[in-house]
Amino acid sequence: MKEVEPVTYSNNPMLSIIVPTLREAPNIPILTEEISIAIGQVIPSWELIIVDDNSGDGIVGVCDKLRRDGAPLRLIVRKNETGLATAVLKGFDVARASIFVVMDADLSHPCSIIPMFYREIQNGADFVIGSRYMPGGGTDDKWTVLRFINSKIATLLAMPLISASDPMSGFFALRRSLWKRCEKLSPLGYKVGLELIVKGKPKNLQEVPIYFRTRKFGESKLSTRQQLLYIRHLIRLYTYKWHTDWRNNLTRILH
Ligand SMILES: Nc1nc2c(ncn2[C@@H]2O[C@H](COP(=O)(O)OP(=O)(O)O)[C@@H](O)[C@H]2O)c(=O)[nH]1
Ligand SMILES: [Mg+2]
Repeated sequence: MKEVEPVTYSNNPMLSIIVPTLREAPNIPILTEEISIAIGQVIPSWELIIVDDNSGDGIVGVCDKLRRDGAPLRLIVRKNETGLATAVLKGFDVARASIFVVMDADLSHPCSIIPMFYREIQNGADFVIGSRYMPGGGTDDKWTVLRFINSKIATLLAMPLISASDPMSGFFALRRSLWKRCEKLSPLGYKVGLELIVKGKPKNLQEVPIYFRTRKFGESKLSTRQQLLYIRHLIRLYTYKWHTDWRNNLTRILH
């Protein structure tokens, strides 16, 4: 890691950044450095929580070295569980701050946005989405047409559940209290942000434009199986929404 502002290790950090990982070891030093530089003096105490599913790719050694160099990093290696969404929830369980940021390890999500997320939450937002699809946002030209169409269809399917331009984003921030008030979370596959919004019902949801970069190292874990799980997940969320919100509204209108 190059020279980075020394960060105070705190038992009471102002921000917890949660990053689920599966075979991402080469990305971790760059990610840690980019976060340190982006946050700089804006957020004096923070922690980076990496939740890895026993990748066995040297991530333990990589994280040990970063910690020795002063990075406020915690690594959790899960041996008996897999899945991006449950990894994020595991991160929430051990996080110590009252504001959480969730992001990918693969450098697709611009770290420079983290202070904006933080500011939005301090100004009253309880959930902030990093949006690729609002003015000022975008995705890398290297995205294949198939991936673009895929993302657009997945987004359209989620639209009736929440009013946001990018409900599928994996880069978001939230208050700990929003997570705490969610009824039992049953994340399936990929989209934990969507479930947090549907169940946590933010009172003040904000979006910040982001530019999504194509990953440099490693491979995407987005598989056909994950996409099928997403459809099952959507059905669950539609059922939940029907029982908690839509049915009550309909009854009220009809009476
Ligand atoms: N812990 C854990 N992390 C995962 C899993 N699947 C994906 N990830 C991580 O979740 C983030 C997003 O995954 P990625 O493959 O980049 O998905 P994509 O951006 O949709 O192509 C990355 O940091 C991955 O390493 C998993 O099963 N367990
Ligand atoms: Mg990715």
